[in-house]
Amino acid sequence: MSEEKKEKRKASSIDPCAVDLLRYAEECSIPTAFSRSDSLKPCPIGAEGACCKICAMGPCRLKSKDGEDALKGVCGASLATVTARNIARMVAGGTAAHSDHARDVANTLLAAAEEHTKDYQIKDVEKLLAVANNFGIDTSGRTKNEVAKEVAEFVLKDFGQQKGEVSFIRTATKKRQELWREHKLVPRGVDREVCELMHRTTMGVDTDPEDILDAALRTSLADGWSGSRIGTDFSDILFGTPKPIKSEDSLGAFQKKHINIVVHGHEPTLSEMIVVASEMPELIDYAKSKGAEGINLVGMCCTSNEILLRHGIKSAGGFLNQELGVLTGAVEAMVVDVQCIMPAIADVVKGFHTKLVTTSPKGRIPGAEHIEFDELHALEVAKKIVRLACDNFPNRKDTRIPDYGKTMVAGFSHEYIKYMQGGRFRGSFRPLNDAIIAGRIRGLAGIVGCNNPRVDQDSLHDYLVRELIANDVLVVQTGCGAHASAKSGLLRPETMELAGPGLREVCEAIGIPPVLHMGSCVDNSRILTVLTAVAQEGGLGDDISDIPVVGIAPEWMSEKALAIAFYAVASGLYVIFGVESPIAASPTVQKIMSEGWEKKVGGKLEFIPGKEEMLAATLAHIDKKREALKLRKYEKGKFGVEKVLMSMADRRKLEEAAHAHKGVGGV
Ligand code: MSK
Repeated sequence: MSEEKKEKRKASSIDPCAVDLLRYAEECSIPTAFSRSDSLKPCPIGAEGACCKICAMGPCRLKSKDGEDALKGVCGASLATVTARNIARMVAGGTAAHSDHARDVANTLLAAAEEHTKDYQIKDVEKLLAVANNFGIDTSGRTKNEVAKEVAEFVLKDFGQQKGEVSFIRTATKKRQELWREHKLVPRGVDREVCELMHRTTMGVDTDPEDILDAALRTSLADGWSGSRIGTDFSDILFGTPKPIKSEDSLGAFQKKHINIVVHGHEPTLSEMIVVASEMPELIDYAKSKGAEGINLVGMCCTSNEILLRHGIKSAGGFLNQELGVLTGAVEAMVVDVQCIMPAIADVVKGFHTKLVTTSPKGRIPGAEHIEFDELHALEVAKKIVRLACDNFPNRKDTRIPDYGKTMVAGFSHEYIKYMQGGRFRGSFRPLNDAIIAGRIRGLAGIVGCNNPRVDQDSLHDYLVRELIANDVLVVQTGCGAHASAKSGLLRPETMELAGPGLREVCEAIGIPPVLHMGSCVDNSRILTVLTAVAQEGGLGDDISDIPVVGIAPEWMSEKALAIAFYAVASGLYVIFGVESPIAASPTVQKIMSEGWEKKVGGKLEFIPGKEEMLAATLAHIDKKREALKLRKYEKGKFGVEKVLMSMADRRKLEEAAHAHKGVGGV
């Protein structure tokens, strides 16, 4: 973005609900992240990674017109060292966040398995057995709780392990595992890698930028192949593995005559219980006793994605909608757990009747009411929160609920993606691979990550999704990227009409939209699982780095997004980030993370602010990978020969026949 454009632009959104509420905020002079991002310019030195503030001799600001080596810190640290250290510390922060979330889910699974709580039970036994199988845990003749206890204890050691390898590494392709071992990139334990990276990057320890960045790759792998994977798999075991489900995503999800409760943040443990509590007849009666017609539970950010995918609970959108939700005047309680929660909500609620409720012992906000969650009394806590929201309903004043709603289909777990390509008995990734080989599908893209008020909300997500599907690229999404597409109506089967002819044919045959919502931020681990399965299916090389696929976070803002980028690169992906580059100050660091990493691990990370440039780089990379695999050159509307995809109707017939034969129930 040019300096001139930066000056002129005003933070806004392509979401009409957000625009309505931003207008209201402006009329009432209520500050939001949008207005603050206009008035608060980022520090140009810090933004580019050139500011070192890890000791009290500084901060040392190393940006100079005379080149990268013109200035050194008081201790002698080079700009490349400082830039590498800064981004590495962000990766440590992101890895810690995902992994600590996962630790809580793992402890909840253990508590359920040991029957210390009656509020949680194991819902997906099939998934439990599949995870147990990964680790060679004996399942025969044992109860589900016995197996779950051993699985939870086996995986919980990943956090504190001092030597060896974290558990899920063994589920990567053989080639990838060998590559990681060769470059000493296999994480030993989650806590150890995060702790070591913080030590390594403190004053006067590691000053070799490549070495620092290798350590950051290893730490990020503790996120992608341990922390996030535990978060996803254990949540599936406890709460059910997602399958397609219809819902809505819009700030119009609030209901005028109902008690509106927003659950916002990331963890599914409390929100699952609030789902249960909000459907209890005793609490619905309580809501009615306060003059409401019922209880309307709505999600936000990734807590939303967790309960959306498993229960179809409506969403009010992603990260940048949190203050706007309060501005509707219709929210009785904004219940938050951890991550991506703006402290600004505490100020916004002062002008409204909304109660801000913090629930995590790790995340308090001055001015909020704190009702602490613990998994042993989960339902009791959830009921208390729902009652608090009901009690607040009589305090409601004017409301302004936007009237734009968009339906969506979400819930494409990797298990379902396999199932949809052949059903319960014949599911595989063969049809997807064949469609890529034949050129019907040009390649794959994961468009993930946050919103950032430094760009118009959702604008880059929306542009890239529309352009890529028009170019026959199948898109998968998580996090706030998925919210962006849901709000634009792109997560519906009708979106097929916007897809290129090859992708459209595949989507019609299988019965899926060309944009698949795969879940929350920790569920980026599902994308790694899909890509590993694609590599193992055959015909597209033998590792993720061979597949024509790109990962993009066009509107990123969080440290967690960087941790995801690093583990995706270390797993072999080309990753593109938009907005600003936190390594712009150092050409040396940029070279290590692009050319250097491509040679070392087959993936690379680049920061590309322009949307057309992001699109061009994505398509060029997909075509480069196709060429390396000696696949037919992609030409829109011209395909090679491939096996005929089985339609949903044919699949159902086959399954009915199989069920009749075996006398078993359906999926
Ligand atoms: S919520 S990390 S803003 S995707 Fe997972 Fe959205 Fe980014 Fe938070």
